Amino acid sequence: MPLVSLIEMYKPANAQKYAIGQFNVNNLEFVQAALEAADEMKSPIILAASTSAIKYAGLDYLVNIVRTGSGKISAPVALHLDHGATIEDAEKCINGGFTSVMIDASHHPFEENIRITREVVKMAHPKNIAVEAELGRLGGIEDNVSVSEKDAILTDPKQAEQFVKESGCDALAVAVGTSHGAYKFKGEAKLAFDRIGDIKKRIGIPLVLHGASGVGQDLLEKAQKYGAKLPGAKGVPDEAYIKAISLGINKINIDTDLRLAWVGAVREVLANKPEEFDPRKVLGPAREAVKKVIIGKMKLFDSAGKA
Ligand code: TD4
Ligand code: CA
Ligand code: ZN
Repeated sequence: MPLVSLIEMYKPANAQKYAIGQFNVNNLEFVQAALEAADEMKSPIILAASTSAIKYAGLDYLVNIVRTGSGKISAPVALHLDHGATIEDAEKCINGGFTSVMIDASHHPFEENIRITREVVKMAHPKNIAVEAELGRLGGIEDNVSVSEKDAILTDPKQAEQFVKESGCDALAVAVGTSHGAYKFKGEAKLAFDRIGDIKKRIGIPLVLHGASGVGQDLLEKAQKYGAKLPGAKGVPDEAYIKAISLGINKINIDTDLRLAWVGAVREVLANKPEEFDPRKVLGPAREAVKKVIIGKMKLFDSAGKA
């Protein structure tokens, strides 16, 4: 079916307390992997392009590949801008065929974040396009900007209430202890679950968990077996997703896990078949590995069977 507004997809997810996975894509194989997973799992899905994905692949290429794939399946597909940095980034996607945009002005002062988000809402809502905003600051690397642990700031529930009221955003990305990338926790994996519950009670709208990759042992072991160097990598445990969803998270962003699955599969082929030079033989198994990870997340997030 044609791309669906994330505003529509959020309604049953919020009412029935499940989360829709956001899977970041940069190329054809990732889009195919994700849409095959959605089709087989009968799950709604969000494909996301970051500003660097758009720079890499081209906005029109991405939109058209995603539209083509979405047209072949009956599960609802939304196309979302991940971490739009400026009003102009969001505007390009609003006019270019996306059905949801994130404006991440969380590094600006509070009032400025509200003002920028409100501007994007004004452009997006007449077209029924969803707007995700961010309050607080995640650690880790985002658009090549590295935020150190001490600069990460958890979302303040009271501020969140005012922010949503004044900005009119449809979903809020919260900083609750996760971070982008493969190195999320030095010691124990800790999420501020109370904060998720408190924020949800105050605002009611869908909450978004960024930096949510699991960085599972299986993915790490395979990549490392074939030469990847990822010492100390650590992610979000499966039980944490379930708890976070029960407290009000309705969208969970996964990028790193797909990259890890991809690199493990590519390395395996290259290591085991040094005579191979057909790109399809290298990328085909990687596409399958990415699809498998996505299927696992759809089950965990309880979005499987909801399409
Ligand atoms: O928003 N995201 C994905 C961020 C990807 C941005 O990277 P590029 O700028 O290099 O495209 C997430 O919250 C996913 O977090 P994860 O835990 O998968 O790293
Ligand atoms: Ca941010
Ligand atoms: Zn993110």
